[in-house]
Amino acid sequence: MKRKIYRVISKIALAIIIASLAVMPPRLNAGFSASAGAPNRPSEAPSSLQGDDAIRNLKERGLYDSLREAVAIAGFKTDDPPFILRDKLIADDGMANDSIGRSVAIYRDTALVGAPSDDIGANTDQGSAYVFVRGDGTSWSLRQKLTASDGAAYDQFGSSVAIYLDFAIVGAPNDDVGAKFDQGSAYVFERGGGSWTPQTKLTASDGAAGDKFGYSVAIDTSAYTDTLVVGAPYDDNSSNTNQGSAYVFERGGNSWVEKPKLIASDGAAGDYFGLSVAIDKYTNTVAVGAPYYDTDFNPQQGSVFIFARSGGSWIERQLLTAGDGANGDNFGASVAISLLPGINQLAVMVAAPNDDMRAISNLGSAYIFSADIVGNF
Ligand SMILES: [Ca+2]
Ligand SMILES: [Ca+2]
Ligand SMILES: [Ca+2]
Ligand SMILES: [Ca+2]
Repeated sequence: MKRKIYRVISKIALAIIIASLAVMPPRLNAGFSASAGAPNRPSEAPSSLQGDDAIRNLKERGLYDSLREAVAIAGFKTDDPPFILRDKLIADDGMANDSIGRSVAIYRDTALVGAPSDDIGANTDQGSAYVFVRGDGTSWSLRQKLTASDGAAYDQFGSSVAIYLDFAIVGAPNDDVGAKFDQGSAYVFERGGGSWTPQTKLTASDGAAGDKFGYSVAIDTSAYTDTLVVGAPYDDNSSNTNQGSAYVFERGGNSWVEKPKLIASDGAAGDYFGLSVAIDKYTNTVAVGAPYYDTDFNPQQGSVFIFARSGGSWIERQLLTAGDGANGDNFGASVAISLLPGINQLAVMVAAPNDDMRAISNLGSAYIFSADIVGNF
């Protein structure tokens, strides 16, 4: 809080300094040699121009827009309003054990709520995802219920959800693809005229039974195009059972193009790489959690792999682990990414839900890493 207030004060001070510089007589810096008339009185200089004269002066110096922006930012942060509970999203057709809310996502005025154990018709646990939209003010209402047109029992559609712009992604990790039991899939819906319609169904080109593709999903717009990431944590890498993988799809027009899949260079059987995924649009960075990754010292301590887009392909950039990690922490069970604009860094947040601390078993923790954003990173 103190730091924030300091930041706001700094910004206001900066704005005042800019304003002062803008209205100071140009010859002020010449000092005594310029004292042909009355002596300069710097303390009165800022108020020597007011109203339209001050605005005109700032505009002439190209400072008006930046000053106005600085004041707007400072004013917004000063409010520091609290979060207030506005609504509770429920489904009128919900039944026992639907698991409504197993996954959630929001983009602007549209919220997605996954219900992977929702029975659809006679299909037990086929799953669904509810779309809520914000009405007037701060209340939300159910707009639509998304299901898979080719859904079947136990698909668990809605295990994961993501939304960005006019695309909604819903993972169905237990969907059978052809004869491949629980290979998994992810459904893309596109919004048009206020309603969502199925756009395409994504599966892995090299998918196999039990991969659970769609266990996690993420979407964002990179500098290149809309980009989707889909985790397949039970994917086997040659002889490594359930090492896991993640698939990147980049949109080209109405289709999503599968890129070479992401596999951890240091992966091993049972890592479950892809149990969590996240993507950042500004830096073209993807984070993939492998919460059962064994470090050199601790089994199932967990890790997160960072990938960056480079020359049209996605390459592994870094392996993140917790310096104080221990056996079974499951670091990487969930991940999130965001820019830190104030210090020009990219932050990766990682959960370790089974971290033991202060002699408390599985207390859990969350770590934040950040990297300076330099060059084309
Ligand atoms: Ca059910
Ligand atoms: Ca299945
Ligand atoms: Ca497997
Ligand atoms: Ca533990």
